[in-house]
Amino acid sequence: MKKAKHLFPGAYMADPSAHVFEGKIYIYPSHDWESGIPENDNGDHFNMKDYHVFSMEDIESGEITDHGEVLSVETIPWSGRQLWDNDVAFKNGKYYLYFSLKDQNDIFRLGVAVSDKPYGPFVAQENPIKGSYSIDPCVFEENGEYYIYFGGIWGGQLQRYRNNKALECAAIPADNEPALCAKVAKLRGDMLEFAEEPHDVVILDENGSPLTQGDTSRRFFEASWLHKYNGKYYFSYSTGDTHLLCYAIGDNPYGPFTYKGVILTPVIGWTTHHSIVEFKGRWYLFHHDSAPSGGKTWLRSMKVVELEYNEDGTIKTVNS
Ligand code: FUB
Repeated sequence: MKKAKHLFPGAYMADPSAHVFEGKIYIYPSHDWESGIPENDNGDHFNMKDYHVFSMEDIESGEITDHGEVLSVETIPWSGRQLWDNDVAFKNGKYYLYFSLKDQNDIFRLGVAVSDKPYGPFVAQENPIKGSYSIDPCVFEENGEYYIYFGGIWGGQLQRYRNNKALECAAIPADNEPALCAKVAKLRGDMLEFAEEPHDVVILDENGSPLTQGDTSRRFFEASWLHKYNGKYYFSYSTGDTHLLCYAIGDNPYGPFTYKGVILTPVIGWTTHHSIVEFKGRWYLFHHDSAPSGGKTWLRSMKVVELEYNEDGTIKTVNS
């Protein structure tokens, strides 16, 4: 399979986080729907209210099982609105679903919900993760340590914070200043809180300087993902308003990471968001576009395509 194909285009699902659990692919997407809220730069039109889980026994056939609704804003004790991207990690017989949601003050926080099964249902904790902010959590595990990556600018509210503290006024750095970074923190042993203050995920250019905020075709916007290939750590992300999925390579989960290139060219729609997973000896890029909805940016559909590497470990760009 070298051409991306849609998965379940009959329902609108975006931001697919794929993992291998119990020998199958499980996919944890956002659930888009037609809420009638007008489109704006703040992302108010992404007014999602629940999650479904999907599984696949094999990817080539495209057959996919919908396990139904597994978590809803109505059952999250601290919920306000807008259930955005999520990801799931497994530890000691339990599955932990990390999600982005606005609280009752319209501030994005990260939450955790727990299940005994990869296909839920998931039960949310009483409160968001302490010290969490912004959006788009993804979790990477190595040697029993779990690292959570997160952050997103504009509607994702990352520009409201510096050094993990809320600012009085949101501030995007000047074009020639270092770009705002995604964040990474180890999770506590019980998986329910950060074990440390989040660190910046610094992305360097080819000369070893941090990417600048004005470098919009390379700097971080949202949609963090971390995977490991041949001993190296690949941090991938969306450039948002320039609509690219890019990646940078580092020597450990904290980085710094050096920018390497584009994974996916712009898709139909505004957002681009993905996950990368190895399954049965092949690598896959799960992502989304708005083709089945005729380009409506808030109604996106999942896709998958095989991902290929060059001999030197760089990724071959997928043309959408
Ligand atoms: O699905 C809502 C938001 O759109 C996600 O959190 C972002 O990454 C973008 O895909």
